[in-house]
Amino acid sequence: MAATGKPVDYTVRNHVAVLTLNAPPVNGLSQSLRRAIKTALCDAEGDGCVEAVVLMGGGRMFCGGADIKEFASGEISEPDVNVIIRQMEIMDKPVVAAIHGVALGGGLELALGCNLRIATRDARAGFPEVRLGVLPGAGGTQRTPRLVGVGLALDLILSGRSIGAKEALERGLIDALSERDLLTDAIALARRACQSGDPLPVAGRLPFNGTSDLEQTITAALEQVLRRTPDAEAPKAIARCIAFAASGVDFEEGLVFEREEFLKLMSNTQSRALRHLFFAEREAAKIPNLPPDVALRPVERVGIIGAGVMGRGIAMTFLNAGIPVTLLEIDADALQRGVEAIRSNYVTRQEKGRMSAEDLKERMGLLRSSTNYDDMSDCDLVIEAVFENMEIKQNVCARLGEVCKPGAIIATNTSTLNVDTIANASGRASDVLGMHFFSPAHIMRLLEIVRGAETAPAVLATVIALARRIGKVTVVSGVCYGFIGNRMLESYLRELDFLLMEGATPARIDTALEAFGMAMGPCRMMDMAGIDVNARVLDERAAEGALPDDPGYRALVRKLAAMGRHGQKAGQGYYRYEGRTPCADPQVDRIAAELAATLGIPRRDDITDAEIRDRLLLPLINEGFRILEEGIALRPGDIDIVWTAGYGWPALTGGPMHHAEALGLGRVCHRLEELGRQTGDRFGYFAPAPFLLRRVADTA
Ligand code: T1G
Repeated sequence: MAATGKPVDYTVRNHVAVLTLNAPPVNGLSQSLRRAIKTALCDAEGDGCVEAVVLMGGGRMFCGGADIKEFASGEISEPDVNVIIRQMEIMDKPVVAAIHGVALGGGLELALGCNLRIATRDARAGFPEVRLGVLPGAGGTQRTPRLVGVGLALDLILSGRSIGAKEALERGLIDALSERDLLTDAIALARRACQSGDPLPVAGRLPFNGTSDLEQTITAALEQVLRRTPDAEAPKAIARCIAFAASGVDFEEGLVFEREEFLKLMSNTQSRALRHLFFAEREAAKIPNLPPDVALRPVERVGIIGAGVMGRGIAMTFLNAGIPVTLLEIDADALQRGVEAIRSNYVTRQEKGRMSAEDLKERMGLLRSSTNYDDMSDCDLVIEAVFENMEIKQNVCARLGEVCKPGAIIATNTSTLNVDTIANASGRASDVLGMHFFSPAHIMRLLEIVRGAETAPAVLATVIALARRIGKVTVVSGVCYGFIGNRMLESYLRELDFLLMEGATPARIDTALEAFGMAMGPCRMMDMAGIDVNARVLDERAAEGALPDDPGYRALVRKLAAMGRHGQKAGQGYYRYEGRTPCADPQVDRIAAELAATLGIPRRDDITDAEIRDRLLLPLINEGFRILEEGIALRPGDIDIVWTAGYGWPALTGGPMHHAEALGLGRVCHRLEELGRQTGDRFGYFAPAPFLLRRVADTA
């Protein structure tokens, strides 16, 4: 359909008015688009030659939902989507939604306001509102249970997941699949509806399709969602709306109730935080002074050096995206173990019904393995995932610099080491950058891309584009110790040892941080990641003179590592483990007390949860301001994406930098200074970063 530049194209074919939404890139239901749809519907209603209406999307999709940018105002301008839907429901001409791409949120609600829905086989539909901290506010909680039953309604609206057209047809969300041309099929469906003489189906007029144990069904569905985020407001509001619909009240009353719940959510801090992350994730892929038209390099085959846990996870990340992989390991036995581990992962998923036998076969068919570096010569990208040691990584990259074809990209998966040093060892630094995956690499969404001093624009742009292909959210970091995430992690962990030496216990600290919303407390996280790993990095940095020359700096983690308490893998770390279950271990408290005595650190019995959180979280935020000031991170939102997508920071607070703004930067500064005085700030890291101070001054 040739776009006329108007928000809605209006044409008539075979006495059917075809309304095509033209609001790229996602046909977001902005006020101008809503006005145009309303006008076009009036035109169709008044046009004597028009016997039916087809509503479809121009461009890539039917409709991506409401224009989220409009929520910031706290109001929804007229005409509201509800008004448009009501207009369609009372028309005496059939209205058919022709769906391709996606119908999401308000886009799906618009489609539910039509009498019939037809979709292409690859189309998807869903209600992602809960992921933005809101709920379907245009009748979705009221129509969906009536159309498909309360079970699927709860599933879709509480999870935010989308379903494919085939399942949507089976479950009654749509009425037909288009097997040929969507518009032709939609017009044919509309004409059949005209000629049938049957009453036009209207979802809003259907009786509520509940179950006998409705209250239990709703409660169980809500409890499942709240298990991960007990403080989330949107799921609770969604449950209230569906329960209200089920209570037998008039449909109109249900719409009013839903709208009130929606408006409350739209203005709350959780929705503002989640909407911030939605846009921050997209902004993070936009790199200033990176020409948008830079020619990308092809990536048809990926080489991975190292068949350990990280190498396997990275290999599966590409295999899962249908990209052929050559996995290299010098040691044949280690290589075999790596390949078998990948196969075993896929077999387990198949046994759990999460992967078909065909997918398993296809993915394993994409995997080659080798012990010979020469087999890297046909790879377009080679990622080294070898032991975290500078000399080893330099040797690997030097070898890759020799064997990789011209134009091939070389990436290091280092989590802290200097990417420029590694790049220079390759002899072709412009082809090199960091690709820091997070373990387990095939599950964690974050990919930290480290831009080296010499990294060519085309290399950076290629890897950013590739990240979307493999389902990763990317943040570009400059070169420094630990890049964005791990550098801030060091700031987060520093006070942990002191708090333990002052008398707090691992369980007390973990509970305090998990109450804030961290996916896992710092002690459990360290036990999972390996206390020895952290201690080794500390030793390497101390040897470089990069750490305070003070025996108290991270003294406890070094002591635990030296005692072999390496964490869960050793059966003991900050906790003692019974299998994977962490148990409080009085010996750790004794070790901490002895260290405190040796270091002259006074023991206390008045440590509060609030103090624990402030002493871990505020230095982390403070380091974020230093990272911004140094240009290591481009935007505060980038830091928020790193921490919510890679380190389990609660998305409901929007990430550390958004959270700091919500707390008030002046208050953050003041508290840092207080803590500095209280602890003596022996390493100077409570002093507010200059950039933070300037931000406070600017907003004073
Ligand atoms: N509102 C405003 N901007 C949006 C948008 C939206 N709903 N969706 C996408 N964008 C922007 C996005 O920021 C980016 O901008 C560009 O479009 C391309 O997006 C009333 C209340 C639809 C699956 O939650 O899931 O309806 O960076 O890169 O990968 O009851 O966008 O180019 O400047 O993501 O092809 C519910 C959110 C809203 C869907 C397309 N709807 N969007 O993915 O493109 S609330 C959603 C998406 C609601 C009703 C309720 C995806 C997509 P820029 P993109 P994509």
